[in-house]
Amino acid sequence: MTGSLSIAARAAYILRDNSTGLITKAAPALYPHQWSWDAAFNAIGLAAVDLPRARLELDSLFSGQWRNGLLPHIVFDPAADGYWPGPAQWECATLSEEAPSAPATSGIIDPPVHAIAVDRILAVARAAGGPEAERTEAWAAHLYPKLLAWHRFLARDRADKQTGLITLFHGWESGTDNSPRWDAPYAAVEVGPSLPSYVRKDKAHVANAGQRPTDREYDRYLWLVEEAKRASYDAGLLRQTGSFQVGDVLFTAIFARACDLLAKLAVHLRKANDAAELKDFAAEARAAVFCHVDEASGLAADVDLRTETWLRTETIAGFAPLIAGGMPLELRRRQVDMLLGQRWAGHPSFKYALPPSTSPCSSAYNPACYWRGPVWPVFTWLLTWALSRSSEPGAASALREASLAQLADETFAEYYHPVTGEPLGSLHQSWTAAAALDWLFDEA
Ligand code: 2M8
Repeated sequence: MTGSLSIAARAAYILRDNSTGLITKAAPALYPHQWSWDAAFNAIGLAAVDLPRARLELDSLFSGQWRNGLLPHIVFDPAADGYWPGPAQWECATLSEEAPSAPATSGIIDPPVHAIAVDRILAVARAAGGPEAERTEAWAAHLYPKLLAWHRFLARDRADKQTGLITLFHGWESGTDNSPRWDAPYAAVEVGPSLPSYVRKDKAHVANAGQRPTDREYDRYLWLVEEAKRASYDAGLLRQTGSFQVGDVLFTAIFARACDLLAKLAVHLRKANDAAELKDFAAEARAAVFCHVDEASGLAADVDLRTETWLRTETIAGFAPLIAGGMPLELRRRQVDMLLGQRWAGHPSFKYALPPSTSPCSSAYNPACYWRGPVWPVFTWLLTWALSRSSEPGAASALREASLAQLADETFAEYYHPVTGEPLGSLHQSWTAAAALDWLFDEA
């Protein structure tokens, strides 16, 4: 088999192996449930090989949607064990009338990449034509009200009045859990004496515990779950009581781009009022991202909403404007040059010219630890997706080629050491396989 064919075949096998039939586990052992933004990326990868399975992935995820539109960050597989905290710790249906009684879910959110997935699945189906294209059109029309409810939830319950940024009450909601972007707000979180004792399960699934968050970080993660439970997962209450409240530029940028695409679907479905509402959401979110670009560094900065301070650590989230799209040419050129330059993907110590999760020039950089330095192929996919839609095809294809060269090791790791290229975290991570499949499908 040629290189690309072999990568594609192996990636497709991984997605099949990680499937329970209804959901794709985010990873075979470390994450044996369905994660929200993983499911959207996985559906994109699945579309290349199996459109019905791609549609089912999102249907399964949305079966966990709450009555108020909240799309939970985990939908639990009742048959799976080995992940902590599980449904018994979250107790969502007991604590909130908004939560479904089944399936069991978590009570926090993930970045809203779902409309991006639906747009991509529709594009793949339309290119294929025939009955699958018709089925996919009907499916998208059926899913549309659920997506709209999700976006309305974010605009209503999570957009911060002062900054316009989407508010997060837990670092897990950013998807970049222990990124140094959250070090300052986490330092202010005081873990209460009532934190129940617990045993971490994640460390048993990785070669080296140093690749995962520390115990001290985990205490804070679990404490924030306790706070959310005390507030019955209600955003209004959490704004009064939450000890972690940040405005996330990356989440907001993804929301802006996803609102554009959902507005496009609304137009297609002849829902003009919805389309206008979604375009407003997109414009407000995009403006909030651009307002938070630090002039000196050229990177976007998150905001600690409790102290009203900008968080300027050099992390990959600083490229949020590239994800949001529609930025002034000068800023776009500056961000692309920086992304490919020596502070990021072009750092001379790197094995592949790929952007790390934290700049190697930052004092917070740790190349082997989770979101504090390693390269995440799924994030590279998101950047290539955005760049190729923002008149930057050269940058997109350079990153895609470098990432595919890395993925030729066929471990499909969760993340990689930027200098040695060593695979880290979970192997056979679903969204890494999905990213490879979509890139190769695009080339075909
Ligand atoms: C990681 O997060 C989970 C908590 O949600 C964990 O460490 O247990 C993050 O990388 C997150 O972005 C991802 O969605 C999840 C599953 O891949 O794992």
